[in-house]
Amino acid sequence: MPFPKDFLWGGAVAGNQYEGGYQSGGRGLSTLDAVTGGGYKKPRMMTYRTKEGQIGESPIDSSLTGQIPEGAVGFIKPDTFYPSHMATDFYHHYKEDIALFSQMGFKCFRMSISWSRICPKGMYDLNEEGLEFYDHVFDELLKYGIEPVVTINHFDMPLYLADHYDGWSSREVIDFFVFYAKTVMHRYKDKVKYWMTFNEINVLSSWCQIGIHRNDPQTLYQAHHHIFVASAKVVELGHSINPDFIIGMMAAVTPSYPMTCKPEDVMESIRFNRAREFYMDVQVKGYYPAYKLKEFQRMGVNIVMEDNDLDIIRKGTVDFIGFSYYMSTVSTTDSDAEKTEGNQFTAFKNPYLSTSDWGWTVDPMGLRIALSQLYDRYHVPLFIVENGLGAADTVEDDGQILDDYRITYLRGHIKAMKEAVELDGVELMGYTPWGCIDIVSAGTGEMKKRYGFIYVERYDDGTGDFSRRKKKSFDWYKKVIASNGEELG
Ligand code: BGP
Repeated sequence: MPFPKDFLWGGAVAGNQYEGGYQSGGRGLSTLDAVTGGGYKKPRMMTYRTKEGQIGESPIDSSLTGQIPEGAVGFIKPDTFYPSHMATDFYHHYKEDIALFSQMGFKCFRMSISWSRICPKGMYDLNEEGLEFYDHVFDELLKYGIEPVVTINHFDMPLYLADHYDGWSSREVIDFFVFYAKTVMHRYKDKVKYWMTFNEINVLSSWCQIGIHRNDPQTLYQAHHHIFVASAKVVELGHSINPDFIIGMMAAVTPSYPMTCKPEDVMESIRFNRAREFYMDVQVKGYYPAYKLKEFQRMGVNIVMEDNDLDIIRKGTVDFIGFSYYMSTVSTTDSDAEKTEGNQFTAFKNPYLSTSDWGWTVDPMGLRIALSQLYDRYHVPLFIVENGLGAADTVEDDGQILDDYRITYLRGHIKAMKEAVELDGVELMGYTPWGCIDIVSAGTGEMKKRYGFIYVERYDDGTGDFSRRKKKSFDWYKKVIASNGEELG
């Protein structure tokens, strides 16, 4: 049996896409609350009010990149649909949902805490009701023997910090974040053992994710430096709060293959992969790698650091790498090569592989490749904390949802991960498929793009009563977990 007995099978979600209750229990607004729904090839809009009082909107692109004018503040327009406001209402359904997760046999559940539920302005303002909400959630999970796996920050920022501090471009935000993280780590120190600091740190770039109003390289990398320092401080602090904490980083992993064996294509794929590896080199190895420092020089980026920042980064390295894997891509210097959509970037089409209905390349073997490359390079345990197929589901007349396409996708990826463990010797902690219950899509803001084993009656026009129903994949995944990955159907 390739997987250890305590392998963490489960599922994953994020607060801003699942929780809802955006104004309940004393929660403050977050940037994502001012981002509308979109659609396939129809961008989500960030809505704002300028210094002069004009209301405007600005698109986020497929890479979730997008800015609003300098000095503008997030603004919620009346009569506009904002999917995160209710999302799929975990806030009021957590008991029902956790009972369903337990029926599937989940050993763990990956979720995020909403920063503005704990600190409504993101500063030193504590909201006890918000803390109690997560107490209830964690107690409910533990009642069923499900380990919470907590992302401290998943793509959202208290709106106040974006409006008043220009988000992570301000150094002060490090202290605010550390205060928030310290609060939750203390509060839940006997309930939560597995933590990740920032979701997909390597793609954070837009106003809605990190509160910045410009994303030129200088502003962006300065903000990322602040995020690195904050994360490293939190890792060190977490270990002092509870030495049993297991604290990881989290990155979006999309391995890129050279389109041909032409050395230029190979170099291009090295360049593409380094854009991601940079974040892992800093957070796992504890230093800024030479190739990035050279790139900074070429771009004229000058990171402002305090004296002991590099020391903090060196000391605050993580215990494991959590990562999302949905697809691979290819690199080429041929600008005419065919393009397709990707997880937060436009990708080149791989002629040997098919794509999902949303244009994402489907490549199970790419997961084995990613696991092997990561383990060989970093030698730390790995945790696949996101993987899955976004697809439009149909409810049949008799109420069934026959999502065989999802089963096929997941089966292929589980086989690949088994091979990585069995044949390549990769140390893998667990597997949490993305959106284990239907949630709002991050990239498109849609409900139509669904990932779950559990269907939620919620639609893009804002209708739906939030009732839950099992899809065919529910029982399939239950068997996978019960057999520890042996029975894949
Ligand atoms: C990852 C994010 C998730 C997420 C997932 C699927 O990049 O961490 O938040 O939603 O991608 O993307 P999408 O929702 O755009 O299909």
